[in-house]
Amino acid sequence: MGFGSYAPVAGWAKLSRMNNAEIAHIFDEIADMLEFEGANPFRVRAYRNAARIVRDLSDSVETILADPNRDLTDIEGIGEDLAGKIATIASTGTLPMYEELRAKFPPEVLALLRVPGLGPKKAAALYKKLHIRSLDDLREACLKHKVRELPGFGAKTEEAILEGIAFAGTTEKRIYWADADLYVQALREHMRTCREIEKLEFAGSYRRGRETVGDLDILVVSSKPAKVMDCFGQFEDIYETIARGSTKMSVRLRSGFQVDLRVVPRESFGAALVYFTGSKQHNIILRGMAKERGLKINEYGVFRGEKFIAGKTEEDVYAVLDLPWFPPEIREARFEFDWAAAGPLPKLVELSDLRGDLHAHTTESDGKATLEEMVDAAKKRGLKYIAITDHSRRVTMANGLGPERLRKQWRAIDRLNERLRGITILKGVEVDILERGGLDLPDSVLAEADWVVASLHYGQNQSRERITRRIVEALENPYVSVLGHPTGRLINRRKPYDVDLDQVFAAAKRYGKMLELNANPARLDLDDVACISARQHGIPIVISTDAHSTEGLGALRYGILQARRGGLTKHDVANTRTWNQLQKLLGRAEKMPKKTKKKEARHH
Ligand code: DGT
Ligand code: CA
Ligand code: CA
Ligand code: ZN
Repeated sequence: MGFGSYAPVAGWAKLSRMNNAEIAHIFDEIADMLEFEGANPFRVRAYRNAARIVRDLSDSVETILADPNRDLTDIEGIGEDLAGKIATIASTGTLPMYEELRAKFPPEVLALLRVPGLGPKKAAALYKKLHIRSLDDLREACLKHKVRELPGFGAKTEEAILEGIAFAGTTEKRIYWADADLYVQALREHMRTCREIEKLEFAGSYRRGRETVGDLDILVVSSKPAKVMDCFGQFEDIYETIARGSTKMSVRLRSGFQVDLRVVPRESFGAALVYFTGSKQHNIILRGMAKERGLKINEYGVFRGEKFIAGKTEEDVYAVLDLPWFPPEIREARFEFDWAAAGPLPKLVELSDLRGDLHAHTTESDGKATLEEMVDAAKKRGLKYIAITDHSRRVTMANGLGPERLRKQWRAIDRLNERLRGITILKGVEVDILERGGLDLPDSVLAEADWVVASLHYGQNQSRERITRRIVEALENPYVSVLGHPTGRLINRRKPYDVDLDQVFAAAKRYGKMLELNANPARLDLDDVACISARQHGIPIVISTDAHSTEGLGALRYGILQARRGGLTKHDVANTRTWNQLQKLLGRAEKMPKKTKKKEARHH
């Protein structure tokens, strides 16, 4: 799910090594193509999982392979077969089966899969029956009403597809923040070798923590711009230099991703940082405010006539306009100027504020690490509690749990809790919100849980009314704690399902429930805008990883960025509290983890 449509440049693999995101991207594309081909869903899933595992790794595959004391198969979820494939990709840049699939399905064809509402089956039908080979073909076929004549399509689907083509077009060139961050880390490392650099900062959407990043914008202070650009040009991932001037240079990386570098004078660094961090809308408002004061603001500084009056630091620039320094995440011209007008800015939530994780999977369902491994890793990360929330039985694909297996797991958690110090394990479940409405487990089972995540996985194409009703009813259930990934979107891949969030907020408020900000970099659901609304409604947000491996627990930082973009403070985020305090926020207040009944009650 990594790089949108960035196809690796032909022959690029031989130029240099592959980073984790690029390896993951190959697995994702294999999964896409297998899906398109109509392959066995379990096989498709295996490649999706492989992508996720590689993307979640905290070390680069290269580092692991280079270390004689380490082996890829030591990592949970990586067996011999996958380790072999990863090693092949790392050394050759590709896999034979990947090349075969790519010969069959060129990128233009696969673009069809990015159209929301076009699952792989429908996309394949269009490809086979109407010989549609690209988004342009598809648009034309829709306009000529050829699509609605295919069995299983109809006029409504055709309209939805036509709408979706625009969406597919806009998501093409943006990558996940988490993937951009891999480039940022590598570039920081590389630029450290350059002695002429006084200061360096990544600006743009990356600095604002936007969920996807279009390109990277590096700002450097140096009195030797040419030397800095020479050094930048030696970054090993570069495929080509697009442009180079006296203080500005743009390059394209092997993946197609663009990086801009600008060298600025020391006294302009703050002004340049404000300018190139943006957002554009934020800058426009600053410019207006400057004008009202008879000033001019640009990337070099703030000026009265010809006179330079500020520019060295961001604080200086904002102070001239009687504004506080804004954390980059909120520079979107949404609420930051209202905040500033109302007084000191509220302090945004930080990673170190989080005390626990409330959504995690184990090998009992589709996770890659055992209960013990997950808990151990959570403890090492400094978390004070972790809710184990494996899937319920309806999610057969993930080997979901029925009452019996669930109670068995909860008894194991009881035993582990007795033994462990320093962390509390919460007995949880991610209960499926069924297509026909209602939950996948009886209340008598849910009542024994400490923490219940309710999530909607099936029937995502239902009408707004039905989906909203299913969710509102789930929130009404007295044992549900939180709504998981509330809109179901997958960034760049799947649009949110059609749900009336206002009604969801109202229901959460009414029943004392929380809403999740799922921190998986492909989900980030709720998104920033929805977080703003949730905050206005006074609904506690839970930032959870939805981790499927120990490495996946590292996703909290992506959730934090999105939460900050939504203006959330420590107070607004429920899992900044201790488990005891957190329970008091819930509709039902409870004591510490309950004991699971030894005797199996009978259900279904
Ligand atoms: P991206 O790269 O599409 O994810 O988003 P940004 O925000 O990084 O946009 P980018 O790379 O085009 O430009 C970086 C910043 O430079 C942007 O956030 C604000 C500033 N900027 C760019 N173009 C303009 C402009 O026309 N007017 C103003 N005021 N600022 C601009
Ligand atoms: Ca940018
Ligand atoms: Ca740029
Ligand atoms: Zn989950």
